[in-house]
Amino acid sequence: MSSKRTALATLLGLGALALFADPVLAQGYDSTTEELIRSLNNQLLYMAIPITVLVEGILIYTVWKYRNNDEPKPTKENRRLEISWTIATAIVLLVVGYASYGVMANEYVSTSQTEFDTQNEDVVDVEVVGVKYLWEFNYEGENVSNQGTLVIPNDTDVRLHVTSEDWIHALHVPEMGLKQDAMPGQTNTIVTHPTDEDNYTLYCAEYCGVGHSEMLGEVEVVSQEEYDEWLDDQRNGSD
Ligand SMILES: [Cu+2]
Repeated sequence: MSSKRTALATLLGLGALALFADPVLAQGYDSTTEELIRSLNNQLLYMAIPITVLVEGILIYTVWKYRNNDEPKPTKENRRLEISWTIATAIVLLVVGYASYGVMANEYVSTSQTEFDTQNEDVVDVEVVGVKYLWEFNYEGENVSNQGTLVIPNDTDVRLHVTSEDWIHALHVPEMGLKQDAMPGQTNTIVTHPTDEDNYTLYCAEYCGVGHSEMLGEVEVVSQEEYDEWLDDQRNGSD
């Protein structure tokens, strides 16, 4: 293959890449966190597939073309080819870095704000406590505590302040794209915004002893009205 053709193929590959890199917003996500993570995963996959096909294609073609070559000659230096693939790699890495940074710096993926703010009515603050072998949920400012089931309103920012009473655990709700370490004496916050009224399983994702596999909980995403009713019921029940 001449260096001109190589350069052309590289350009075509990059063109295809730019097309695929355009964010495709699919529907049916359970939270903004899940949407961000899964969209990035898909974008990276759309970029990786053409590159894989290109590289493997060249490899297979070369093996096939030179299969009867009994006197291989050393490769000659080809500066243009080397510059092309260095630039192409740099562009790919920049696109991947840019797309990843946009997701990883998003407040729904890596939270910087860890303060409880029970004055803010647009945010639900819940303290999540891992205990051998169950999950406790304390609704800040609501005087409500619950075990096993985390009830949260749909279409509202929810801040989970994750900690542990005794041991290292980890909160994990894979369907909502949520994962956070639960450490004794430390609070790690994760923010999300549920977008679908449904029930999800909450797992402990850090091996914590004989009861680890049973350390399950449930996340119930309900409408705002149902959530308010539930809070009232909990308060009246605990009186
Ligand atoms: Cu655990």
